[in-house]
Amino acid sequence: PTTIYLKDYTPFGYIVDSVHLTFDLAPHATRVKSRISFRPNPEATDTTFFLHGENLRLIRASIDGAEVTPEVTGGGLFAAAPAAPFVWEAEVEIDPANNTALEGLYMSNGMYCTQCEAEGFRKITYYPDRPDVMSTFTVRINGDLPVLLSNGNPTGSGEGWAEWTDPWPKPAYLFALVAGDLLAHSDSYITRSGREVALNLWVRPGDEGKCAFGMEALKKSMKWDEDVYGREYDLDVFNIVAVDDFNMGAMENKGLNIFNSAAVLASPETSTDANFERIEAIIAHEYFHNWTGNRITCRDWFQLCLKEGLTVFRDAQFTSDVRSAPVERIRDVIDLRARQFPEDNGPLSHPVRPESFQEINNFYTATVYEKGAEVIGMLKRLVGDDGYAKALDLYFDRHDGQACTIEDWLKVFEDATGRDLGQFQRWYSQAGTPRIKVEEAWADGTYTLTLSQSTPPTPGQPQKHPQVIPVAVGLLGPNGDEVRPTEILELTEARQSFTFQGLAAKPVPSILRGFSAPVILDQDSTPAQRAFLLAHDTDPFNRWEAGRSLASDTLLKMVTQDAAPDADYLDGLLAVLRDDGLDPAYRALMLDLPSQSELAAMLHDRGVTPDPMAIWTAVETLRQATAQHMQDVLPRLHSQSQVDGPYSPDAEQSGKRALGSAALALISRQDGGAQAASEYARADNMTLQLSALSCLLKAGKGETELAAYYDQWRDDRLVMDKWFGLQVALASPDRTPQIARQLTQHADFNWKNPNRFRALMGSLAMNHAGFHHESGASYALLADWLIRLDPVNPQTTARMCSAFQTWKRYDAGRQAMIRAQLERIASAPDLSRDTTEMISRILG
Ligand code: B3K
Ligand code: ZN
Repeated sequence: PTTIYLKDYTPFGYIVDSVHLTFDLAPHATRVKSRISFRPNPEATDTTFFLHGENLRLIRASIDGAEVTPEVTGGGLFAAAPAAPFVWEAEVEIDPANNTALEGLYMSNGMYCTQCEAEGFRKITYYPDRPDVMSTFTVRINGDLPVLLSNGNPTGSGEGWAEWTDPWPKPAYLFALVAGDLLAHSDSYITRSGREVALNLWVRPGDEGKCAFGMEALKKSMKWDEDVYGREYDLDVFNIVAVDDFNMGAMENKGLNIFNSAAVLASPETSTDANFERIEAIIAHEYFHNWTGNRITCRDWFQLCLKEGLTVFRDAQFTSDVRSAPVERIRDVIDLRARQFPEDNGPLSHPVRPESFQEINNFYTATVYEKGAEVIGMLKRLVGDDGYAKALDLYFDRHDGQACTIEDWLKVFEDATGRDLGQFQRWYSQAGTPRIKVEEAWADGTYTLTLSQSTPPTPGQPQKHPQVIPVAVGLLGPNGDEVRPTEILELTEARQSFTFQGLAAKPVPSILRGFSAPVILDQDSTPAQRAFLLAHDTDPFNRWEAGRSLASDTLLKMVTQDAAPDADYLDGLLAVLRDDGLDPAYRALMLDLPSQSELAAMLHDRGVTPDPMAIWTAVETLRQATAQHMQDVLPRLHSQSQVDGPYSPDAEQSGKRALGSAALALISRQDGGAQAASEYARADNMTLQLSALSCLLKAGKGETELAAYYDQWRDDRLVMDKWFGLQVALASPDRTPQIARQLTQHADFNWKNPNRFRALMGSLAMNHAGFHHESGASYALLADWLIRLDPVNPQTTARMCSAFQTWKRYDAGRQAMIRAQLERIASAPDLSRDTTEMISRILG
């Protein structure tokens, strides 16, 4: 496979002025006619006329009306182009019904739909399929289906046809087409300048009852982007379509967002509070792309974080505004540590802006998205809220309609604020998670914090340079009062000291408040100091973090020294749980423990080879001790989940249910699941139903309930995904491979559906001790299925390979078994470019 490099970028030799497409839809033989106006690009030196194209049957092609015979290669075609403006016309035939890779034009339950990002448009017709080629599109769809949709505004329709015109120039990756027997949940929105926008959420008949929440989330997002970023919507209509077969969450196609049905359909009976919250965030995310991604797009795919990091940052701001800011921040950090840290500290590590790739779809990663968003958060912290607002205004002003780079992005911050961002740029080019070591000194009323930074080597980057790291610090006095409010220390050197004068007593520092930078803090504090912060820290994030680090400390000691659960942790936690002044959602997060995989990483960092079973046992023991220690408060905490009035997925109710569920989980450890069984019987929403079922499965019970659940929900695909996922995720380690294997034989294991495949295989990879079963059976099972899925759907296969990315942490026996599976996958005949690249990077 060929490697593409950032340094090799050159502009395309031609500018596209307009694109006209006509689709004659047929499941196995859709005809696509294109008429495209090109003219030479004065800024380009290479005038090769190469159009991308894959899996296309070329029927005819012409330039300015004269038939041409292009030289067709695997990846596209070459033709002789005039040195003056010309019109290219072509007709191709494609086979959407056999497109199981779900990229390009494909079919899902009789409905036609598209996915073009990153390089899928080339599977629809011959085109310069690169993001820096932007054009207006007019699309005519001929097809015998009631609903025919494309980007932009509707400009004509009749029996069996519709025409759409998108006035905003866009790259081909934002093209979309949908055709099917769909129903609309409709509404409208008046923009702040008074224009009315028609809003539709299109679903398959039967799903109409699951649209209301998504529509409300859309309207909230539209309003928020006007209020906070001054960005107004720019078409007469905004369509969202739900599709069952989709490789990711959703796609921001201009004016026609396409969603995985799991990321948009919701009802209280079928969706959990967590589902509602995720849906709200994804709707916001895709909508926000209209400005950050669509109006201003990326010059090339190396710049992906330009739109993704920024849009994730914006959707997180939105969630903090409409829900609880501390809770959102804590959840984002949990997620970053669970998904981005393993990537950044293993064989798949790459910079936020990668410098090379073989298959770009492999770089839609937690690093590009989530670390990309963290980088913007740091930028905002460094330039301040006003500086950030000015820079963003300048960005929209200066770059509207353009395809940009990270250099353009940083330049608007430099120009708007006068700050030199030369060193900051390293956040985009240097991979790996920086470690910060903390040393303290105290003498004569002066407190000195010395911070040292270092980043371990990552593939292709043996040597790291110091980065600029905003470290938010506050100081607490011995009685728990805050003696210095939060200030940002700018760590720019490898080692740097910061002094605080005029203090009456040695303070306790609260470092990295709000998780002000995506780093690993290495601080030798005692359990007593952490317990002090857990009791007194005024920064809600760091207060939570204090509890979290007490929990990891005790778990690590339990694993390595056979220690008993730490009393400071249990007492501190109890005090927090008793504090009714604290948000229930926040208290629920306090009860959460670091994941077993995270603990394995911590052990590995400390030079200890992690034993998955020992970690599992320590977690179980600590949970049991927690249940015991909290026993008096649990019934009261649990009673909170019974809220007054009708179900609402809002922050307040869902926080109460989260705390109630966490309490029920501990209660189940005491009563063997008796109360959970009765909760299951009377649950009237999916959140409570699933939390009760989880408790039962954890207690080794729930057989009757699983069967009842199946009978109740067998016809609802999204609810059945949970049924598959939960059984594997909560299986005890010894039974995990067997349970997972049995479920793959279930008649409803429709493995070609990405949601169902991920529900089962993703849960297997997440069940740490079960996945790392000493027999190696889970590794083999996953490998079997990856080999089977690869020819059908390379993207979903390649993504799932990351389950193996942490393999070098484990003992020699497990490493040998995983290596054997990776090599077995690598040697499968005709392995896709996607999976080939992933496996070879993981093998290192
Ligand atoms: N931009 C899309 C992701 C496309 C992934 C292509 N493999 C969704 C999003 O980030 O909003
Ligand atoms: Zn995005």
